[in-house]
Amino acid sequence: MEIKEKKSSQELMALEDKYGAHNYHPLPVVLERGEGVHVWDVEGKKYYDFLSAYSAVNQGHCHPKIIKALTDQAENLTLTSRAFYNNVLGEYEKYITELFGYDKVLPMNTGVEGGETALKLCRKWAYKVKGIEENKAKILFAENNFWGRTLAAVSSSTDPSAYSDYGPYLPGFEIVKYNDLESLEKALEDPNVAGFMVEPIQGEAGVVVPDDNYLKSAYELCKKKNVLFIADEVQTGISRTGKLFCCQHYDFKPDILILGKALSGGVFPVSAALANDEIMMTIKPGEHGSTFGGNPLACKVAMAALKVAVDENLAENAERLGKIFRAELAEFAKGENLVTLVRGKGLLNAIVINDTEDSSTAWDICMKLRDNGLLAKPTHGNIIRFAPPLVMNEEQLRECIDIIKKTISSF
Ligand code: IF1
Repeated sequence: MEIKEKKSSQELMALEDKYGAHNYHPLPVVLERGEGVHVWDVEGKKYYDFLSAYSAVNQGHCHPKIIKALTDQAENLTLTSRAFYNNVLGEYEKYITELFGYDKVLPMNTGVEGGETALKLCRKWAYKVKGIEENKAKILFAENNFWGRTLAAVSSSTDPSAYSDYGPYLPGFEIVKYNDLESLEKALEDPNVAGFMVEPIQGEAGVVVPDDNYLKSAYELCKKKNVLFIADEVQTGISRTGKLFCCQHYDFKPDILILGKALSGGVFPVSAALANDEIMMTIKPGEHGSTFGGNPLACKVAMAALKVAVDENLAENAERLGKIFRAELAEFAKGENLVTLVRGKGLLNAIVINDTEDSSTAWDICMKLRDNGLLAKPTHGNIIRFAPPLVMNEEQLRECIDIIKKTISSF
């Protein structure tokens, strides 16, 4: 039997460079194993994962209960398509709609498909229920939004690196300022507006947390104008910000709730759009779907992932540890001119580095963090996002805080 030589990190990075599209610029570390809050590279070096695959691994890497759900179901039935029923989808739909408090769910796969589904529901509702003239529905988005990479998603983007050279763009989208009620109120004057899609915290923009009153006031402005409030909780959902979903901090329920990422604990692409019947029932059989949407494997994994989030009190843990994290780093920032700001909610946090957007300082800090056994990555230029798995305990968090402080102080 041929003993396959184990390839080094360098060799594996070279393979990707030669045979893979260059649509990413990863931090130079090659991971081969993950367990809980840790990952290991091919040379066996251990790291704390402080990115959690952009908040898809909230339950920790390879959570045994989620992996068991995956392997048990995988030995029975993985995919039937929606041409037929299966014995898992209905159970999952009941579980997730009761857990989040909506009449129905439309199951999809990636986060951006969840967003596309929400926008199609919004347009259908606009024409069938609100009575907007055909093809005249408008949907509002916040400046600096990020909800994926499809042509619709980049059509709503204000980030040139996301939309350049991908035109012509989907019409009917308008931009309002984030965290600015006046801007939203003005845009809502247009009777053809059908929806407002927004992240409760803007992830890619650099973990931008709006004022406490913004989201509920925005929701109320939308209700006054019979406009759907669509919450993109692909990144902020599933306990990440200290509640099961982020809008719960503000005591209102979005008309459409989009989930993804940690909905599967990072084990399988699972996303969902949740809504009540007035909206959900506007889509009739054959008017939307996906080959893998609602497959039995995804449903079993998602139920296990949600049960872990609830049973292990991940939201409460995120709330408690997040407060410690921000307090410790804010204290540290006072005596450190390299860090201008610490911000976030629950265990979705970021630090703003005191340097220009195009400086390499944030990247250099992340390279040093890697050497010191902690993986994180800059978002825009000078902002470093810190988002560990929500299963982290206080002792581990404090060890990571020390690594971050020591690393930044070494610059
Ligand atoms: C990449 C960013 C994060 C999201 C929100 C929908 C989606 C995402 C709020 C779409 C996806 C991912 C995409 C991934 C990196 C990561 C990311 F840096 F791109 F922006 F997290 F901030 N809504 N975010 O954050 O979900 O279709 O990817 O499953 O494209 O590089 P998806």
